[in-house]
Amino acid sequence: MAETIERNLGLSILRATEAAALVAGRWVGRGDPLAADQAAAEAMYQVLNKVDMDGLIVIGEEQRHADQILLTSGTSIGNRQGPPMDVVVDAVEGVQLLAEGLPDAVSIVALAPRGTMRSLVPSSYMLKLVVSEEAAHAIGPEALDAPPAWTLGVVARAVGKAVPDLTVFVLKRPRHQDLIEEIRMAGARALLRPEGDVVGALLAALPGLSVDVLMGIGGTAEGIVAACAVKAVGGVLFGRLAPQSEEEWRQISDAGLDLKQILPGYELVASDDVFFAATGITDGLLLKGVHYHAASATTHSLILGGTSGIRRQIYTDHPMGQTSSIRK
Ligand code: VTB
Repeated sequence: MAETIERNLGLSILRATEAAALVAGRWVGRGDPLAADQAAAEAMYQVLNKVDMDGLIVIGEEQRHADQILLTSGTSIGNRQGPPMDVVVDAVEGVQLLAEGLPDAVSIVALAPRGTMRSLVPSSYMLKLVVSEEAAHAIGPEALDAPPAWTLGVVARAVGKAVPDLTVFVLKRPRHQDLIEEIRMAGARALLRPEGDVVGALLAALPGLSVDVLMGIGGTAEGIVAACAVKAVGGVLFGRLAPQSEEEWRQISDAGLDLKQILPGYELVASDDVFFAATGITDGLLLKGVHYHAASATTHSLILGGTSGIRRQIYTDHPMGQTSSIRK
């Protein structure tokens, strides 16, 4: 039974990320992130609502994106004819990347059994540190507050590389100016990206890719999604709420959330029975984007199952009949 549920849910959420990516792909490079996001969210919503589950979106992005009206925190999703699940989605992770045709815009859904994902509403921002399974044994929660040079030294020893050979994914934000400086002073290489720290977390957690560590502050919803993905591939994520305004700080305190607590992956998602699917929208380090051909469109996706540990990469050819209906 568990096997049946796993197989069906993994493929069902893949259909949702593919549907969102196929729609979003039409908006690549067109400079309209909002329209792209809304169109992709609508497509994802339609497909997710047919999935055999009794889903609940535990945290959306409406705190930071007031225009988000679908797929917000507390939304019920699925046809209610399946297991109760917690759900986090990002119809377009990296809307600006998409709008400018930059690498690694992706569409994402993650699931875990109901009650196992921390909602963390109304938090918007979280400090994150991610490393792969190879370095997991060497890195504890204290690394979140340690000088980057120390953490990078530990990671380098654990993975058998020199610090200058390490690449650290960091969002290019003014709030990371000191962090970037410290990474460079330590001798490591900073991969600065304008968006997309869920992909950054996966690149860091998966062995053998071009990123070794993710550091810095990104979205809280993205932190929960990343925790599912990182857990499924055996990596380690540590997080802590990191409010970026007085107002966010006050809302979090009023909600009784702990601002000091370090949240390891199992505090963010208290189950190994997670499912994660991502489909590329633009070509990137993690996935190929959507490509349109004369009679079809192709997508490239990743599906992860936390219990099985299976990582599937799926290339799908969608006949044009399916994609033409989503042309503008
Ligand atoms: C990051 C980034 C996301 O939000 O989580 C970022 O990875 C954090 O918010 O792609 P700011 O942009 O306000 O720094 C996203 O950009 C998604 O909105």
